[in-house]
Amino acid sequence: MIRVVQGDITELHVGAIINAANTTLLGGGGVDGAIHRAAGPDLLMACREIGGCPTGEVRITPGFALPSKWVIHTVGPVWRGGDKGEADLLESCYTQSLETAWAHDIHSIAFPGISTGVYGYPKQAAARIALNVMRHYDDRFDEIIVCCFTSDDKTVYLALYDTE
Ligand code: AR6
Repeated sequence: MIRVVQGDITELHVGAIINAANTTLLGGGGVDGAIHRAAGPDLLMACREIGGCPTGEVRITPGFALPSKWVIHTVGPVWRGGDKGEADLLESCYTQSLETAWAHDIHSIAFPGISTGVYGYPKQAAARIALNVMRHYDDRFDEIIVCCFTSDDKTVYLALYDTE
């Protein structure tokens, strides 16, 4: 089941939350900063050991102090106009996150809008990619949550969800 909710992803009791990270995996602003704050310093140590992650790929760590058991860190593309492979890279973030969750026997998972903050990916185009991938994996999970931070983001997702 795909569910669109509005809220703070760090508060969700799910098997895994997805972190929209950067290639260093050493934290940052936005959802990445919020996840590191809520998980505590053990998360930074675990990420340091991993040593980085290329764009479009994922790495998994425990959730430490978070209510979610796991964090799947993925690095979305920076939006550079749309002709630099951004769509394929963003799709890969969603696909690899879900494949990794499946491989770890995780049954519920929550996503933020990867790349749609600081990285500037247009929200509607990003949401369309996200929902297409999620639909493909829907029957493998109890719940796939789209966690929108703002009500505007939720409106974008719900409009697509109802019409496509
Ligand atoms: N819960 C859910 N969604 C959130 C939360 C939260 N607590 N906080 C922000 N969002 P961004 P990006 C939403 O900028 O564009 C970091 O510095 C936010 O409204 O966090 O992939 C990293 O270290 C937006 O819709 O990620 C990278 O350097 C979405 O999360 C860079 O930003 C993603 O916004 C990654 O940029």
